[in-house]
Amino acid sequence: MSTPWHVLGAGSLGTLWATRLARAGKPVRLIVRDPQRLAAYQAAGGLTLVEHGQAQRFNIPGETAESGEPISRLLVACKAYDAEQAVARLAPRLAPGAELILLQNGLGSQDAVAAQVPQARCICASSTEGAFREGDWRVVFAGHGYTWLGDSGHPVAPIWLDDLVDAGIPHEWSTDILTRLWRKLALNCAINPLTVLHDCRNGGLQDHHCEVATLCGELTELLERCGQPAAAQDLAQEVERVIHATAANYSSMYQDVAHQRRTEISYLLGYACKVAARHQLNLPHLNQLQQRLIAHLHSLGLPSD
Ligand code: NAD
Ligand code: KPL
Repeated sequence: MSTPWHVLGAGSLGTLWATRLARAGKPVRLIVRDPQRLAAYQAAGGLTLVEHGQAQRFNIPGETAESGEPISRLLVACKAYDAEQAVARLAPRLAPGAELILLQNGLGSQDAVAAQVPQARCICASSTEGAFREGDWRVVFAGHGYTWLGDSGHPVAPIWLDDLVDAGIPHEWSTDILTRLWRKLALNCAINPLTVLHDCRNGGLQDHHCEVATLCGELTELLERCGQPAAAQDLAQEVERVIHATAANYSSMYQDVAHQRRTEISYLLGYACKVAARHQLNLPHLNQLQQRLIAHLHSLGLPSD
């Protein structure tokens, strides 16, 4: 029997991974928050993935963090702000040599998780796949993309990448995962907060070219100061390209705010501003953007952390 995949978090990405792995015949266990959620999950009869308009249900065994089985491979699929606490609850169940795959966007949560489980190997992921919840336990595969995986402390690829091949999860092992995470963070900082503040789709930022370009200049400075010159290269051009290519889309932060959900601001713009301060780098526009966004979130009654 091959090593089971424990999937923590039955949200969009967790469901997208769990159902594709189960479809490929891999052993998968879903970890939900508490006994009430477990009962609801069991009553629903499994996780449903909607792909190309077709719905398919997978009766993946569910459990809570308190279940006794040791965990050797854990896919952490909750939001960045939940990851540290969620993993801390599972730490006693981790088997020697356990591996964690961290799907969180932004930066900061990965280090916080790794500090909770120093005995485990933490592999970071950066994904351009897109999925959203249509209802409880039901997820729509909305955007085909790619997932880069890597471990900045240990460049050797894990053997379970074969499971991802079998499951049809497009991926690549990356020896510069930090560069990828920083680059994505910079893109998200240049685009997402402005779409919220200007109440527009990504394409709407074409009318705010100067504001975007100024932010890109400061983000480039930050990346260079952090020892991430590759992530800084041609940032402004890529931001413009992404704005154009995703013009009709609403950014993930826009969608969170529109649905009155907590954003991952602390792991995106908040992280960028914190690191800039640590380097004593003065980035006035980035700081002002953070203040404007925090004020806006407060005005909507949403958390700003
Ligand atoms: P989500 O909110 O849809 O799912 C997170 C799930 O984790 C929720 O079901 C929540 O109840 C669960 N959870 C939280 N704490 C838990 C705990 N202690 N025990 C068990 N379950 C717990 O989030 P998502 O959209 O799947 O995003 C996950 C991460 O992936 C985020 O960092 C996001 O930025 C990133 N990401 C998402 C997408 C996407 O298309 N959804 C794409 C790329 C990256
Ligand atoms: O990743 C994104 C998001 O919306 O979170 C893009 C489309 C790149 C915009 O920043």
